[in-house]
Amino acid sequence: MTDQHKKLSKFLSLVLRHEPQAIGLTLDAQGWADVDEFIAKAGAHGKPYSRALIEQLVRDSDKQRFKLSDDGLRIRANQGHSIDIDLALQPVEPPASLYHGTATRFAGSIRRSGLDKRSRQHVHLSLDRDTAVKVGSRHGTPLVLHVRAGEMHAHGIAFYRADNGVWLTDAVAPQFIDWPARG
Ligand code: HQG
Repeated sequence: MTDQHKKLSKFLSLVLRHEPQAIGLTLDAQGWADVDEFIAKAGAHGKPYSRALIEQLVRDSDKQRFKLSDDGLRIRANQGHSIDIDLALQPVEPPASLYHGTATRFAGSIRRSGLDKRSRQHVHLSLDRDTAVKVGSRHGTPLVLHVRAGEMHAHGIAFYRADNGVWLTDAVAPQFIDWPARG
């Protein structure tokens, strides 16, 4: 991806997850935007998207951040929203183990109160440690926590899998978190 494409991917993410109003766009209740309307409104704000570029950004997103509707007319972010939308995901049974990537500076607070969703709509969990390291590195020195998801599910706590494979839940209480030997 070129630097310009990275910038336009980030801006698409910003609009679809956090600030549709930045370009005067309205998302529907499930977070979908009309692609042509997005292109027109982003263009009016100096951001040069085309339908072909959007299809390319959807296809090439390293984390598969976006999804086009089957008819190709609408687009939404697969996860990561801070605005109040309903992804309409069905609860599914998670694997026994999931991982959460965070930063060492949050350790004290997480030990006390567990993981909460902060500004987003869910706590985000990864299937593998490598992904969790990458997610945590965005915040500082990465710290990977093991989450006993199967046990949480057995306690009746709901899990969801976003279309890009990221696992989501509302909160993780401290008793379901295993800490690395040093961290
Ligand atoms: C931490 C990225 C203190 C939490 C990724 C995290 C992901 C606490 C930070 C997606 C806490 C929130 C989401 C507590 C949680 N005390 N800190 N009680 N509970 N935290 O960015 O999970 O590249 O909102 O550990 O791939 O880092 O943007 O969430 O460090 O899927 O597409 O508070 O965003 O995707 O940070 O990342 P975030 P996240 P993109």
